[in-house]
Amino acid sequence: MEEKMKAFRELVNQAKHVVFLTGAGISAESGIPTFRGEGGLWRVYSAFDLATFPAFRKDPSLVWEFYHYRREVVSRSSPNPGHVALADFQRRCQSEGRACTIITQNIDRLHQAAGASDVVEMHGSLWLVKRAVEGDAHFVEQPNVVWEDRTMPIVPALAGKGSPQELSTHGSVPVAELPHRDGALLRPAVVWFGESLDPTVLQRIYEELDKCDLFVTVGTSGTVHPAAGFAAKVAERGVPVALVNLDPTSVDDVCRFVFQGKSGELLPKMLAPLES
Ligand code: BJW
Repeated sequence: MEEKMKAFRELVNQAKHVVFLTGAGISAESGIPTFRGEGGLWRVYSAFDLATFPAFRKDPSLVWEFYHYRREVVSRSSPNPGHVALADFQRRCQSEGRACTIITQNIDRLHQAAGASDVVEMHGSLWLVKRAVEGDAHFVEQPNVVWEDRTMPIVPALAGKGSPQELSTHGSVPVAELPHRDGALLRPAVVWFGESLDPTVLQRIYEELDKCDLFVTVGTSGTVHPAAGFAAKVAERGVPVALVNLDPTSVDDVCRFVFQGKSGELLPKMLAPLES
């Protein structure tokens, strides 16, 4: 076996507290487009154009169509061998009294679908909604303001909408027919650019970064903060950092192990028990 893989497997099997950070790349093999890769555009837009409150304020129908499309894609998707390897590894750690936390930037819940139990969702979830209030500082202080709604389509007016092939650059659903509760317009409970992350979530993440003895980043380009700074923060403590990604990233240079390739192919080998 390749020396690097052997050394990593020994390390991961001895580590007492492993933290994984995942991004869109881990779900690519489930058929979910990444943000900056091939297929990352929806119509003419990137997530940078649509994942902001100003974009929602300007054209709530267009942004709802984008999220409705993504809810449909995810609802047809299944976890791939990368998600399964992580969930199996987490279960094994738990049964051996070792800690293993998955921090994800993804909103697709495929880690949970693969059986992972301890998943920290940094950017919310496609399946959660909340009232659309500009500048709202998230849901911790008011736990009831975010709720799950898996109805497909979430409102009848979105049925058949959201096709990425359509040329329209404007939403076509009247605002009154978009998701509402008690007269208030709703939005997906995800974290858009310029919005703060849930402080409770951030606190948990920084505790994990301070405690882990191995950090593994998977399928993220390392361009969006605060996640983009985690690998360097952990490496500063002298803790080994490993990276699995299809393409080179901005954090490769702080990593002791760089595995270039598909996470669905690499993770099952990297995380298999030593005897296999
Ligand atoms: C494979 C593969 C395979 C493919 N196997 N690999 C410090 C400096 C500069 C700016 C900032 C800063 N701090 C904050 C900011 C502003 C901003 C920011 O980061 N801007 C950057 C663009 C510079 N950050 C924020 O606003 C954040 N809020 C915040 O920090 O609040 C405080 C604050 C605010 C304002 C100013 C300062 C402080 C919030 C960020 C929220 C990001 N939201 C999104 C949308 C979520 C909802 C949704 O999904 O719709 O999150 S944007 C999008 O990017 C999404 C993703 O989670 C996130 C990261 O993307 P990811 O996962 O890395 O995907 P890709 O596509 O970029 O990369 C995939 C990788 O996988 C590629 O490398 C492929 O090669 C690889 N791959 N197939 C393995 N099979």
